[in-house]
Amino acid sequence: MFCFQCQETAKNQGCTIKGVCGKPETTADLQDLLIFVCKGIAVYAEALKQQGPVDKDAGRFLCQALFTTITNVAWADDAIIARIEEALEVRGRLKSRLGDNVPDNLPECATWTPRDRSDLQSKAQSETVRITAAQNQDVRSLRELLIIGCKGIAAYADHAAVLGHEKEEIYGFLMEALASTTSDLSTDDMVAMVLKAGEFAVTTMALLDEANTKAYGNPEITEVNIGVRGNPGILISGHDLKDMEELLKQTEGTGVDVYTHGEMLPANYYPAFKKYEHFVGNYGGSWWQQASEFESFNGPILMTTNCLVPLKADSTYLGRLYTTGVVSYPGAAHIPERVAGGAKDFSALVAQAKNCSAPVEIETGSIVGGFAHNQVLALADKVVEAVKSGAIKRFVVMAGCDGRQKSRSYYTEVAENLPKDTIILTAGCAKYRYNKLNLGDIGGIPRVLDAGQCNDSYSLAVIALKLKEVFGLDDINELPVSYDIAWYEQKAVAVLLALLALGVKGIRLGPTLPAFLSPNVAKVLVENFGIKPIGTVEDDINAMLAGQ
Ligand code: FS2
Ligand code: SF4
Repeated sequence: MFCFQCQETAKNQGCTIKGVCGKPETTADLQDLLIFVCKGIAVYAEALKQQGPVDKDAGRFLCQALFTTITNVAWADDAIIARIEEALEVRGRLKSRLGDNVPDNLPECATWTPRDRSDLQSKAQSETVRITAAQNQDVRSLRELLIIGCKGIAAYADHAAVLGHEKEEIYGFLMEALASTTSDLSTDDMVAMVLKAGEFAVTTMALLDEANTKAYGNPEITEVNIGVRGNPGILISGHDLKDMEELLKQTEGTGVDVYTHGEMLPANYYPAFKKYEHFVGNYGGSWWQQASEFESFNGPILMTTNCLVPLKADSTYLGRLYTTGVVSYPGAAHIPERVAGGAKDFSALVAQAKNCSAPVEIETGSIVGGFAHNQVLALADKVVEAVKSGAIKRFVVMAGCDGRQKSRSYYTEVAENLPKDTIILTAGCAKYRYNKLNLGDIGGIPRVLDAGQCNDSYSLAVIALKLKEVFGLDDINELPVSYDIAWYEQKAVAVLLALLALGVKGIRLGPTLPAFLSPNVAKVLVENFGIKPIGTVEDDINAMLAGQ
């Protein structure tokens, strides 16, 4: 195996024996094979674009397939094999649609066909489907940066599609990008494709924002309870708001409470969900703490997307762990997809919850969130006044992901040590490093403004662009805003590319720079966008306050 797509990759070089995340070699190889066949789909889909509109079914499939390979999503090899088999069918369908117009000189990813499952498994172990098949370090780096960014775009597009919002141009770009990795582009063309991914990341996040807010209203300032009640509960994690909606509806009046975990915390901010009396609040912290929190929760756990981590040898919650959507785990019950016009069936969780004890209380109190763009813009007068009066000197965007590495205490320390006249703008699970610190407020504006999930990072761009407009600036970089982004998985890479596409310069990225950036590619990002690694807490705070 070879995988270097997340921040925790072995030695910040690549996982080659087993993933630091726990991903076994067989699973990693199958994920590579799935991407390989997706490239084949993209080759045919690109050819079909010459004849007519984008094949939307293929686009939808590509999104789910790419999402399947994101860190901490799919752990069940059977589920990945089923998706590879579906990919082969999709590829075959596109090829037939081309009829006599199948291109010449097709790459192997478009022609390889297994005779049976064992053929498929042996191909998964072949060097030709691995990331390392690209021998040149810079070519590999640019292709993988593109594919990793596309994984993030695909996840956001899939979330939007679940809510009925799709854009053919996004599917079209994913096809173009994947197909491009099968030909020998010049370095400049590969760099251009990566930058184009940033533009499509913006388009896709805007679409998802529209999908979420049209379905569930605009997030609003909310005090979220982090304690528990005495009823049994269901814990829902991941990012899928449609699953959240259906779970709340199906648990109403059953005596079973609902709690969010990890990245589902921002569901508490939506008006459509707040109305449910049995929606109690949020339980626990970020994804990597789930082993103990899922244990003490006592009730069923529904994983709608990442991050699901492998259970420990002494974990007892497998029998109450449920996956759905692209998530899978060996031995966990999987809730099937909704049929068109219908809802998923969560009755098994409700029935099981009734026989479970109430969650053990692990903390009490509340946290405040709900500062997506609409809510912040509603406070715009107050914010602008505070900036003009000097009450707010600087905004620090500390969005992104959390992770297990000890070095991530940097983000807690930055939050603790930033002067009291600074505001932290956040989104994603990175916030768990400082969202319970009680950092106070500036004239009623909390010092930590949580816009929501990593999926809601678009809000932070909207806020920055609005401030630029209000202050009459020509360049987004003239704002008193610094970016100190934490990354872990591939959606954060899409967010990073989106920020670059919006012209943001001087982003700090940590806790380490991605292993998939070769020295030359990293140099391009440094020279053109001023991306830099994090330093010490003190140095970085001083630099950010000085606008560097
Ligand atoms: Fe956090 Fe994990 Fe949101 Fe990422 S819950 S790191 O995959 O999606 O941010
Ligand atoms: Fe390693 Fe991350 Fe890949 Fe897991 S997802 S195998 S930790 S690089």
